[in-house]
Amino acid sequence: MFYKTLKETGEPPLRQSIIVASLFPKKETGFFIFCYNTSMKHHYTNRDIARILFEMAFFSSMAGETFPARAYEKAAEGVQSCEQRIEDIYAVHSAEGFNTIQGIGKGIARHLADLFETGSFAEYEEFKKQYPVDIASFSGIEGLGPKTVLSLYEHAHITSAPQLASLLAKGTLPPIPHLKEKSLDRLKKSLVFAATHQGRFLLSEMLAASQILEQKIRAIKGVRDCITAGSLRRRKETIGDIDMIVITANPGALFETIKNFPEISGTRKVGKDAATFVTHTGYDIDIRIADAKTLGAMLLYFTGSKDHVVALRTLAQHATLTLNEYGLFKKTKSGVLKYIAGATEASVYEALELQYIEPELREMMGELERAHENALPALIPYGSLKGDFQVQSSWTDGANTIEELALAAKAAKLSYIAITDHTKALMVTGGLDEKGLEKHGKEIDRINHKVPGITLLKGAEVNILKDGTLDIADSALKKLDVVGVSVHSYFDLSLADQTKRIIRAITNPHVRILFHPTSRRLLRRDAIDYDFAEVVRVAKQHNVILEIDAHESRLDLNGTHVKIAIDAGAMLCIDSDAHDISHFRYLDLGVAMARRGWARSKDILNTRPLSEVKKILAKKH
Ligand code: DGT
Ligand code: CA
Ligand code: CA
Ligand code: ZN
Repeated sequence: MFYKTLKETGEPPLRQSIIVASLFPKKETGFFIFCYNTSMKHHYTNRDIARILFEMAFFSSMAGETFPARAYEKAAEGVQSCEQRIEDIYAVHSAEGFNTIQGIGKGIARHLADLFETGSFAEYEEFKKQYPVDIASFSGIEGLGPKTVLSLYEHAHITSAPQLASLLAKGTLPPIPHLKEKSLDRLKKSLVFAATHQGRFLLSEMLAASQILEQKIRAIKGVRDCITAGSLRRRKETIGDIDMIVITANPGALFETIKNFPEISGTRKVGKDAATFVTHTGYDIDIRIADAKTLGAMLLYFTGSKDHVVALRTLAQHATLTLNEYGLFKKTKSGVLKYIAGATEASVYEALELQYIEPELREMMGELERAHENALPALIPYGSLKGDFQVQSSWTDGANTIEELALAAKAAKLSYIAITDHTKALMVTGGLDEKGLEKHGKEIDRINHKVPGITLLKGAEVNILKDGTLDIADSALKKLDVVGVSVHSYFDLSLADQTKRIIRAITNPHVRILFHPTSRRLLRRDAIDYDFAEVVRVAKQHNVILEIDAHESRLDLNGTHVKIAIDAGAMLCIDSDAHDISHFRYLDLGVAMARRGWARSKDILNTRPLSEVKKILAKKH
């Protein structure tokens, strides 16, 4: 009965059981199946746990144990996509609860239990002794996989990325077998890239963190509102720190409570109406206190971008006004500042004779001029995509079957998705050849019949080879509904060669979409170098669609590129690049990039119903 009542609250099952568990202490309810595990001595966020599991995967690979390595990697991915806190699961169900998490078997479940109870587990400690290397410093650096790290450790006693960077810079790295000069050059490049992006975090991770934080702050006594500002509100693809504005009657109590949150490791400064905290993960949380009268001005100031705010101040000065984080003011004859606006952002923009400017547009790409003419575009709304043109299944490197993906896409309110598994040149993924694609198509037909209410399109993510030809014959491409092409190799070609290569690929008459057009990986690898404007021109001419790949690690195209494409009249689409049923949630990150590039709904193909999409896809080059 209690369970039913709680079900009606709409809480997910785990939250329900925690609520139930806290309502009924174990000893008072003999029949009660949940028990709250109070012996847990160590606390870990899902992110911490995933990191440790990834380290285990890395160590296992170094030791040549490929099977366990893959198991740890799968477990880490399961933890990353788990919507509940692993710690809560453990608290309620002990280690048995872990069998609900994808990728976690009995062995790893036992390790995690040890972790919560003792702060580590035996295998982890043994590996750390065997390989005293700082895995975290290597992780995310392109070209520094387990084999290379092992080789560097065995032949040169390299134990961290900074140490390697310094030896490479000085030119004193002893010769390492398998590392030729070209690989060393590439390593140098990726180490420099990593150093310049240090201290920045993925938008997706920080959005999740800030949403949890917002909820926790709103629950503090006296708090009336809490809004995330800064680069997060502008949906920049990487984030330095979290900026928040809070309305509260009691800032002192607020700061004291936040200081004791488990994710906080320390404070940088705590003042009367502002404070900065440091988290265990390594980013800061900046908090400013506002009130009803200053909220708009404070939001405007704290949302940035800095250049946008500076330009607004200059505009205000030209109108003999003063803009600061407390409001827009006019100096009276007696020299006193008179408050004109500041309660809402819109009121400040209006007083400056500007249309309201959405946060995603505040990047000094011409938004002030257009706002003054009242001519800003109506941006594509979040949650407005009807389909997805890039989804990978377990036929290649995706985690789920085509049927599971179809059901998940339906649950995510999509009405069509293209299953675009990789093709043969991408060997690591077990890419499909022409025969494989034929069978793949038959399976898609089967699932289309089996799962009503969603349409699956036959597709492929076809590799662009070095010379711009494709790794699948035209006769096979012809049979697909959606052919996407992408660059997965030869990232370092000269600008001229790379441009020629991509243009050759997209002028193949069967190609419909250029997937993740710059092939960048956030915080890992830069965009490839080519004449983007020229590729956009050719794409438009041949009715080829440019993708905004919404995968949290890509966000490719970015806002600047989107704007160039739209200004040139090219058509875009937004795809999740899902490799897992939980990845359809990425789509709104792609919408964010589209909005940062001034896209309207009509610029994005998959805001349209399937009937229209089919007509556009059928257009010949
Ligand atoms: P991030 O954290 O590096 O991803 O980027 P933001 O834009 O969140 O930058 P952050 O956290 O340093 O500052 C948040 C906002 O506060 C920024 O967008 C504009 C405003 N702001 C910060 N410092 C200054 C400053 O020195 N002058 C002005 N006018 N505004 C500032
Ligand atoms: Ca920030
Ligand atoms: Ca900040
Ligand atoms: Zn790809």
